[in-house]
Amino acid sequence: MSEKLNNERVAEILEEIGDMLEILGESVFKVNAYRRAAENIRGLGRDLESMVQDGTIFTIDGIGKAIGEKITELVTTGRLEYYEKISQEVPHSLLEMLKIPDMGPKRVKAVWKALGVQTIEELEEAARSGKLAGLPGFGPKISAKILAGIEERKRASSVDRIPLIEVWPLAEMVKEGLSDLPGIRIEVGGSFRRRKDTVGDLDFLVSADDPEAAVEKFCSLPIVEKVLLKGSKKASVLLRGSLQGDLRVIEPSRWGTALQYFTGSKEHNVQLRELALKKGFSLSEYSFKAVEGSEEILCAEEEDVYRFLGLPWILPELREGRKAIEEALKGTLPDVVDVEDLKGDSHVHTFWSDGMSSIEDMVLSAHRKGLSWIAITDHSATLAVAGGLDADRLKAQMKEIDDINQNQSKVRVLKGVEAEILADGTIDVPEDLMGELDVIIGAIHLSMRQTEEEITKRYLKAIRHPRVHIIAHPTGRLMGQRQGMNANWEVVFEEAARTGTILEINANPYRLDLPDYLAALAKEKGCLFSIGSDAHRPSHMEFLDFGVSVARRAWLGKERVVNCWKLDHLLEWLKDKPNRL
Ligand code: DGT
Ligand code: CA
Ligand code: CA
Repeated sequence: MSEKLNNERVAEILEEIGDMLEILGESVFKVNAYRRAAENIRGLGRDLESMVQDGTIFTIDGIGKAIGEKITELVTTGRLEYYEKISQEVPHSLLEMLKIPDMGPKRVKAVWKALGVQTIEELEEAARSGKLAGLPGFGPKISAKILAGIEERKRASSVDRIPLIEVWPLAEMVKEGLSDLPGIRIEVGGSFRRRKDTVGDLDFLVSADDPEAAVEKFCSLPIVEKVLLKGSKKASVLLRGSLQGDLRVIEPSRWGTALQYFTGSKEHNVQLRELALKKGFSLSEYSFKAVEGSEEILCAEEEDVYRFLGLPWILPELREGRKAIEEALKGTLPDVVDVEDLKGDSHVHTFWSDGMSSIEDMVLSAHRKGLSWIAITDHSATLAVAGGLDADRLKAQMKEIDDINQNQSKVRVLKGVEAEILADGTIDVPEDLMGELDVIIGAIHLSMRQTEEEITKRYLKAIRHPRVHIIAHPTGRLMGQRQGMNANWEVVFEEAARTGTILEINANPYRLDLPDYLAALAKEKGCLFSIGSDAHRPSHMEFLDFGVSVARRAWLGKERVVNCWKLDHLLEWLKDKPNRL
């Protein structure tokens, strides 16, 4: 059985073609055509297969004849000759190499052609032997930076947890694959349901009329690479990408206890069991059982489990052991922020710097997402690699934003910038221009290897700046690539709280920064938060949901998250910063 190519897979293939063409040195125009097509397919909301059948595929924005025909071939045959051909030319491992900092397509091509380097291991070898430094366009400094990037990546990926976003499509595919079983009910439990930023494995809970048929079907799904264990009511498999998937088939009358148990966390379960014992019952995945006597209580729904213990149902994101049960008993669990509470996106890029789309496209995307404002925050001049804006271009962009706001009133566009916090803590945007901007995000992208003390000082200086409103992705971590900077976070957060400087929860699923535990600490200190998608294309605005999960896991209510405020109130708050210093 050949695997059905869903929209996401087609988009991935087109994107890979774009990357390969870029490495081959093809024109920006051609490369971007593939990326744009991938982007538009992601935002489609319709199954490609039906669009191929009725020919409407060619009406999708940005999909011309050549790419439309390739998509048709992919969807109808499950293969694409062109893709296979250039995959022969460009080794797939080179695409991985693009993820190393300082390795853009030109450099990847250079090491491949000049040194025959095809993998990250070979790149490391070339850097260590000094060969890399000798290559034109590299030199000792860049070679050392690349080596440091490789080492950082190894360290960060040695913990073999997978970012939530990467397992999301797999979970969806399993759910879809089992959806036609008679009497099916399916839920993904574990860290996935608790929306942790990374997961170790996926835990599927299923009830169905025929349990053995469910196990059979699960084990023979096309995305299953290997069956590790198969019983009559459970199974463990390796899914594509070596991610483990565990399946449990549950009797409907015991669904509640099982879902509760397999959602975890372990700490939360231990605490619940202790509470049950105090009431004279032992709690297991199957039921409550009286410690004395033979009474057994089944729970068909998770609410029943909590109710039996005298608790309200607890959101999965709050089940990390931290005082959740204590607060639930007191009735003081927080009313945490919800995706629907967001009114705007505070961090958005466009092709004015390194984004892929126009301001208008981002406006449309925000409208689709139900937002009423966005802040356009392209990079500032120092970040030249990302096409950062100098004063003149920033002014030109502001003019364009004025025009867009005049021409439509659905989504108010704020003028912003993601400004560099330079190594000494100064901001790289001219003072006189700052006054014309609605919002300034301060960010560290350069000199990230300073000591903890230096980073702390640098942040404190930025936080004390009268016009720096938000601190972007404070740790700078990139999952699987680098661990991020250390600072004395208590001190930094205290100063942010004192000055009303907002801390970002960057919602890019490889960042999620602040991470949940630091956001929780910042909450203790009294800080405010913004959730920014850091979108570089329209579909990235969906990332906001991941940011909300982090906020929920940090127990943030909507009063703490400025995206939920009335816009007028927020703008006043930003303008008023000098008075809080
Ligand atoms: P992960 O997979 O490492 O991201 O984290 P979880 O939380 O998904 O953990 P996992 O897959 O080992 O187990 C799923 C849930 O099953 C877990 O959250 C709680 C429950 N569980 C598993 N093992 C134990 C255990 O030894 N004791 C208790 N109380 N619960 C357990
Ligand atoms: Ca798990
Ligand atoms: Ca598991």
